Amino acid sequence: MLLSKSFIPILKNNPSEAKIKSHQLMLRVGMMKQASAGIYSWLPLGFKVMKKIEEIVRQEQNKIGAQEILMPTIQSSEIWKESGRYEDYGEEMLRIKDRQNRDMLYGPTNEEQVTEIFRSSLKSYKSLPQLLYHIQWKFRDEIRPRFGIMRGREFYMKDAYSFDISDEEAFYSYNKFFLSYLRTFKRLSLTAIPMAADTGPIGGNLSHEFIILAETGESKIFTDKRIFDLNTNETELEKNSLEQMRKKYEQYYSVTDEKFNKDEFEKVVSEENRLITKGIEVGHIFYFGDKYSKAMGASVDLPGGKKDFVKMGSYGIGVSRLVGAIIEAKYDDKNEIMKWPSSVAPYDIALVPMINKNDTSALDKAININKELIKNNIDSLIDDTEENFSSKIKKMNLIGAPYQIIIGKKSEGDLLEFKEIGKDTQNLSLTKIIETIKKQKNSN
Ligand code: 5CA
Repeated sequence: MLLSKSFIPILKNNPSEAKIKSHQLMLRVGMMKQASAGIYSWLPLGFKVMKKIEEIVRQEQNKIGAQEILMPTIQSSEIWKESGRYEDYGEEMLRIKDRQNRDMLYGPTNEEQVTEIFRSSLKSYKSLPQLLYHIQWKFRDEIRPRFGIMRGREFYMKDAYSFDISDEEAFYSYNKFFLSYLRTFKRLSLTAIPMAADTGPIGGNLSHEFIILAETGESKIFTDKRIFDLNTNETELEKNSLEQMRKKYEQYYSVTDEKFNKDEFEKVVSEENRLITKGIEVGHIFYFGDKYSKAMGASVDLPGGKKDFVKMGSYGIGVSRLVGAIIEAKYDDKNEIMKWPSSVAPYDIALVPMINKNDTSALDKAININKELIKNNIDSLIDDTEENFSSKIKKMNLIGAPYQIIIGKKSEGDLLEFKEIGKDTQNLSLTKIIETIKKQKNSN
């Protein structure tokens, strides 16, 4: 892609309304644009990143056997009246009337809608377990939308729902999602820590938030530092090993402020291991048993002829919020260098030819290099403008493709001036560069 033809409206300076670095960068490089309070249009650069995150989330849901569906954004109030949440949800719910004067709403979450789908379709324990998910826009009329897409009113969420025959089976489903979340965030190059959390308006009594550390995060957290050293290598979706995996995490004190108890914290965590800090909630999982299935009559026939309400859980990931969360984790705002993890980078590599009016040979060379890159499925952004070199590099550092090739005096013959963003330059052949990038991409 040529920079001159791309829709990447870059601002010279940080916009003053943005208080945290993700919001600053997203406006600065034109990843998104505010439409109204807490509501955004996604421009090409931001949209590319979000779509890549979405795809990783999807792949990891599929790996645990979850099946993708797509429920509507607009829901009928009837099902919410059945569950009892129509009134309870309060002002965060955007209520709409259609032309027949029916009460509709823009879905803030989908427990009711999915329970309705389940109860009208499946009747036997033989169909269980069922893990269903969708990736869809949500609307919550947040009282204080802020930090750009981090706390929006309209946001993009993956929400999954599990249906099981017993508590024991339901915990197994819960643990599958627990594992899939650890895997998902790792592929996004984030360290997300599961923390015991409150259930709020979703309900139930078992819940974990997945939180990444960030000074600008809105969640206050209290942890035993040792939880950060844990790693997950589980490959089998086997019941006992998944239970052991969750226990491994739960052995360390790690809670959000709603669950915090000072005496307990000081009793179970030695002073040198205590960490009190802030973080961003990128995912949240809940187990709430028959809260919705009982209220809405979602039951199945059991082996002995009896019926019982299905046991349910729900599992959310903030797909749009993750774009901001990755920036919070990876953007060096002092030096104005963004380095996207290669799994979600908007472009794999930036080509920066030094061009002046009388000599376009560097641009020709960039275009030839790009032909090779395309053959190898490597997506590049070429700065074909005549700006000076330092402002070109400044721009590419903000856009954040993880690699750059500078085509100038030093890129002569077969060796090209190549660098991984934020690191020193090297002289490498194009073959070697392609190999390096492919290797990195394949490891995602
Ligand atoms: N039904 C449950 C699980 S599917 C649910 O809605 N959980 S939630 O409320 O915790 O939301 C799931 C995730 O969506 C959160 O972890 C967060 O990452 C993201 N999220 C929630 N509210 C917002 C918001 N206002 N802006 C951006 N992302 C949000």
